[in-house]
Amino acid sequence: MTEKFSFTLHATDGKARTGVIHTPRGEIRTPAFMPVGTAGTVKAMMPESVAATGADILLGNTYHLMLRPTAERIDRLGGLHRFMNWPKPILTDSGGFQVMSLSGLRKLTEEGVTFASHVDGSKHFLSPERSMEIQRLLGSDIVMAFDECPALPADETRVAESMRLSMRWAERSRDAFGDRPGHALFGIMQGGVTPELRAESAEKLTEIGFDGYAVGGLAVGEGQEAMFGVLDYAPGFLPEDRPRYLMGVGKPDDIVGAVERGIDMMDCVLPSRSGRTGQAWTRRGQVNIKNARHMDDPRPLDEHCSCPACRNYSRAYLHHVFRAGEMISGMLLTWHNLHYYQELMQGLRDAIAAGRLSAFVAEFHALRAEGDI
Ligand code: PRF
Ligand code: ZN
Repeated sequence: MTEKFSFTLHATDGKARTGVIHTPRGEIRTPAFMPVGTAGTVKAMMPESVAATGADILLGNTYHLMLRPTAERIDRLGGLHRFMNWPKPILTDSGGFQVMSLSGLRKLTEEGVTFASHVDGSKHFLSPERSMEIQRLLGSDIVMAFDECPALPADETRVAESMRLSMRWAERSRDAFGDRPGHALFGIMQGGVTPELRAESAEKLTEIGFDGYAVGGLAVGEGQEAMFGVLDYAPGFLPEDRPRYLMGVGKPDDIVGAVERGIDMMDCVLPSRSGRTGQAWTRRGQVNIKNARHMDDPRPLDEHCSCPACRNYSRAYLHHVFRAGEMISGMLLTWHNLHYYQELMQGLRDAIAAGRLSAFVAEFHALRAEGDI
């Protein structure tokens, strides 16, 4: 018998939830943070190091991998897990969002989107059917429906039309995905910051029926207050017994606020990308390692952190290697940032399980208010 994909809720605290997503490639503890491995690598990290930070699942991108090295090549080489040496679950985004933010010339029709590659300008086409095919060739465990996401602020008529197109594409994604035991298909809610549009989108997706539901179309320029405004009601439109995934979020305080509002999964390039630009995230907020104040500092980035960067190196060393442009700078800061994010998720999971989330959140904010000292 094929192992199935399922979600078990273990505890709730207010609207926050903790549980486990079971997949044939392993369990995903929720709330979960997924590091971004866009092009078949979490930049500057070996996969075993990513696993050592506590990550249960990675995100990969249809858009980047279809352009280079192509989904067909990855399939011939045994699939994405084997290709990149990551045996645990992988979720892949469907490509539409990245086409809109990264590609050159593009043309959107009911059928799909034609676009020019950001790599070499070559012409490509994505549709719900092609996106499902690519994500199948990659061997993705959690496949995302093909959608369109307008940048905010946007005209409400535009947001409504775009959402309805995404819902028609969601239905085509469902049909094209078919029945693949052990693999999951998630629908993506759109609708901007308008409650009626969010409700309409959720209703349509639930009617089609998915293994999980994403809240898309947020963190696209509306700001944290407006995002939390939507998260105050939108997760409640979705089935309680399925995972809820907030796409492309966020900073540590975005994550905490999203979890408090009932989100189970998130992904963001922030911990890995900012690691390569000298930004560290700690319990006391953001630390810019390029700052001259670290030059003679023998202390670790965070004396309470057990990551290799904090156990074995001083701020003075991290400052030096960043200034000198040494590769180990990005490696150590990325490791620290991913470790911090995963420790935050473990803290959230434990707090929800123990029914003490509000105390955990209060301490999270208090320590950040003190700042880096
Ligand atoms: N749709 C898809 N991917 C996404 C988003 C979306 O709305 C977002 C929005 N934050 C990030 N990544 N398919
Ligand atoms: Zn650390």
